[in-house]
Amino acid sequence: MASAASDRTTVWRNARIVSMRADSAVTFERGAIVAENGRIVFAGPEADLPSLPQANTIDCEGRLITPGLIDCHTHLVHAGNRANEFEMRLAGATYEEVAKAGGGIVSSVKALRAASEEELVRQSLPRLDALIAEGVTTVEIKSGYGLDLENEAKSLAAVRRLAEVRPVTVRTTFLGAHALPPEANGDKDAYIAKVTDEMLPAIAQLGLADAVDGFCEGIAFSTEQMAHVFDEAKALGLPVKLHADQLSNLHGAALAARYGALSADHLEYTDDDGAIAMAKAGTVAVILPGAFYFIRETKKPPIDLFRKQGVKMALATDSNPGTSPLTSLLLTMNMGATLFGMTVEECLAGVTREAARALGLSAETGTIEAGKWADLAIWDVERPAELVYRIGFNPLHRRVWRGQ
Ligand code: DI6
Ligand code: FE
Repeated sequence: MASAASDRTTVWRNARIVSMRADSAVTFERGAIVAENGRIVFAGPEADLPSLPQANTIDCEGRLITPGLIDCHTHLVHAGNRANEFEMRLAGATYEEVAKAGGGIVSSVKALRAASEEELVRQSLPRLDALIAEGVTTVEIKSGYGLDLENEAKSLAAVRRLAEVRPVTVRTTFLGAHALPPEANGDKDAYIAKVTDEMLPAIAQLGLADAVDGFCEGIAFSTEQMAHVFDEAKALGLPVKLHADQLSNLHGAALAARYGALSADHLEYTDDDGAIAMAKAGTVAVILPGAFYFIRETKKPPIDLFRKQGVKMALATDSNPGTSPLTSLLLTMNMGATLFGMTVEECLAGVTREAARALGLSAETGTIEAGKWADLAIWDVERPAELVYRIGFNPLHRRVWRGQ
């Protein structure tokens, strides 16, 4: 680190630091972190802290510091809500039945197409603010409710705009292959051709997508159709990820792995072959307990299998109007533990280190170590387990994004 502290040097001292470093998940009981120009330059025991008389020093009074939280799978930018479908499901309809009856994703498509970019930003900000209030410093946001070039581009432009109006890192994902738009008249192959030949190249050209995703499911697209989308993404140099094996086993996890996907997400129905392929490819399993809970799914993702095969697991909200109207990563961690038996360590890694991996951001954030962005969450708790076990309580003391 630089010997003379600049006025942009900040020291957080007298803290319990849970660094989430993969090599040792190190905790410093009386630790300190030093940031310069938004990056961590020191994280370790306070006893090893060099004297930095010019630095802005903050006494954390023994509070716990974790990496800033990362929500690596959201559909946060959407218009309106689907509380009416929630009521239909309460009366007995399934998610698939609601979708087939013209509700579902397509009803959100209508609402999004009718909204301007400014309106989308306005409606999405309260959801982003709810995440930020719980210590989120990085969020991934997908398109997928536009389903034509103009409206997918509008959605992703709204996502980029959110990053300009809030201090948070935002990653955009193009999810053109989310559902079939009404004007496609049931022709999935023709729509996928439109995604690969027209929408995806234009979105890439505009620089609006950091990654490409799809919904591989009976009510959405087949593995063959998704393979076309992934071929085009690869040709454009964009990383891929996939909504896979959520409602049935179409072997989406294996497909994602074959394309070296950053992540495969949901995975309730993933089998041994899928998990083995993911482990080999280094594809992260993004576990989404909010959707499982909200649509009252009964088949749990094979957490034990992922552990056994060494598949890395992230946890995310899947924040969306249809299957997971959830804007709390703290509650998501509680669900990961309570519904799926994930450990406290797995839950916390799932919203920090492994979530960064699922976004291809491991070099920048997700752990507290020198060289990474100074993205921190400072909590009024003593032990990490307290972050996972409480329901509907937010113990965040302060959030730090890139040193600020
Ligand atoms: N899987 C989901 O759970 C969401 N999208 C997806 O591909 C549902 C999105 C919605 O119903 O609006
Ligand atoms: Fe999703």
